[in-house]
Amino acid sequence: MTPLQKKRLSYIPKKPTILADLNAITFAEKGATEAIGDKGEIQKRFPQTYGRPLIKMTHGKGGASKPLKVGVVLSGGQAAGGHNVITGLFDALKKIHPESHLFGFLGGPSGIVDGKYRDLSEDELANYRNQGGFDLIGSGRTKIESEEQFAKSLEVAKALELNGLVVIGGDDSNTNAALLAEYFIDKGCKTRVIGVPKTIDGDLQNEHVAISFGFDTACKTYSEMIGNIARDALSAKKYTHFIKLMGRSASHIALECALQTQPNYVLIGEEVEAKNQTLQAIAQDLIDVIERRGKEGKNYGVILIPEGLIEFIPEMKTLIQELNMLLAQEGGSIEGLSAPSKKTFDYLPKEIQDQLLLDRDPHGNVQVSHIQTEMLLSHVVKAELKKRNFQGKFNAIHHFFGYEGRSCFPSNFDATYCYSLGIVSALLIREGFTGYMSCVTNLREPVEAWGVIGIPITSLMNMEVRKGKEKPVIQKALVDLKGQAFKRFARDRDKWKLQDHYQFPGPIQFEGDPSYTDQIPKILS
Ligand code: FBP
Repeated sequence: MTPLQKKRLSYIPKKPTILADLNAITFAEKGATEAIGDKGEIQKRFPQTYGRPLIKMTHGKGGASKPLKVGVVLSGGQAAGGHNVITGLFDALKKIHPESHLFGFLGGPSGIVDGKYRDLSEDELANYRNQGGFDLIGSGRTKIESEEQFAKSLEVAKALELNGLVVIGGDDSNTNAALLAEYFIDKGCKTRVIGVPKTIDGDLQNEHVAISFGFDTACKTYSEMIGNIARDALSAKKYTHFIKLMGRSASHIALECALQTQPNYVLIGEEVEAKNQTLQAIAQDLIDVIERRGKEGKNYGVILIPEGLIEFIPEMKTLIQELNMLLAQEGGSIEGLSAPSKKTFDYLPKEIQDQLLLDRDPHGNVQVSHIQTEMLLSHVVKAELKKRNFQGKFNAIHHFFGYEGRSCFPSNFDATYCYSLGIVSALLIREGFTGYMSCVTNLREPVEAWGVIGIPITSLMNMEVRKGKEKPVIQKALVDLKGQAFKRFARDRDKWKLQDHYQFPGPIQFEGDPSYTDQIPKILS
């Protein structure tokens, strides 16, 4: 282990005051809930768990202190802090009763279906406290959807006599948690299923979940790198850096990194959609900035591009939707494309065409992280600059910051937030709740003042088309163009275009002044 790894093992995350004594905690009901959309259909699909109340943790006498058997699974992409959810869960279960067991399902949801697990011990967990990655038990993207998969999961839950199952995942994985909860009740199985909001993308947020875990660490890591690139650009003055940032559909990561680093140009997918901007229109606006900078002798710059941008460009969105439908069909091909989509497809460089046809993820989504939007944009910009007889210099360098930010040491914020989420999950199971998402509130306040609630997962759902079929899903939260964070960005961004207002956040700090160790995401502040 490196010295920093060892040092982080001994970091003790603070706890909200409400979690100080686990025996003196209960949940109060806050009124029945309903789905955010397609209420009738969601109720029909979740007859047992639909409409359950929002619950708030309060002081009171908690459930009996008997041993609990709980399974935990990491689902989907890595996000810093996952190991701390597991250690928080483990510590809370052992506090509830020393003979409690935590089983880690291996390799993601397929571990539940196939009954592949490990009984986790304190000795094993001791090496993973406050560490990045998901390597303790691994993760995966299997979606539990067939009757056979549900039945096998049930058998495993019964064989292990699980009191609870904690699904640590994004919107699709939490939808899966709700489906399992419903199925288990239906089959008379006592296993309660709890979801935990994970994803660097930040698109699993709502009026209660301020942000999913992993977002803070990922954005701080990317912002460090963007700041470094900006300083390099400012020093060498010869490259225009096109930086694509991970984050799937929503542009939360791009917005947060923009606020942290103040680059010259930032695209926000949701704004592109609202303005109905075509690829050409986006390129023209960007070229204006490059030209004006060129006239001032600034033949360099830093441009941020959210990985989901491509899905917000109207003609590309239609093309992707058509491709998703066509490729979901048996032996599907691009032959069925409409005439306008065929035209869009033909206009794209061959590499981008190939990337659009790549395999879908198990949820039927196009894998936007595999599409080189940064190349596509610089390609179009270069061609247009030529047409405009641009006199300056344009040398594009491409970057994709994604995987670099998912498995690093969690920031103090993520380490602390995740540890609390783990404890809350244990308590929800002890108190008998199922189909709920663990939620820690008041994240803008000092940790001591954080609150705890449980959200019925069905209340976050609506119906959407996936793999060509109507499915109940948690609605993805996109950047709110009327929200404070976007407004701050929109107010300042013109200044950043010509003058250089780069900020250099530097690497994540774990010790020292709280002004740089404990900063929360700017989109929250
Ligand atoms: P989750 O939604 O599962 O948290 O994954 C997020 C993410 O990192 C996206 O930002 C990215 O598009 C995708 O995973 C990449 O997937 P993979 O890890 O399968 O390449």
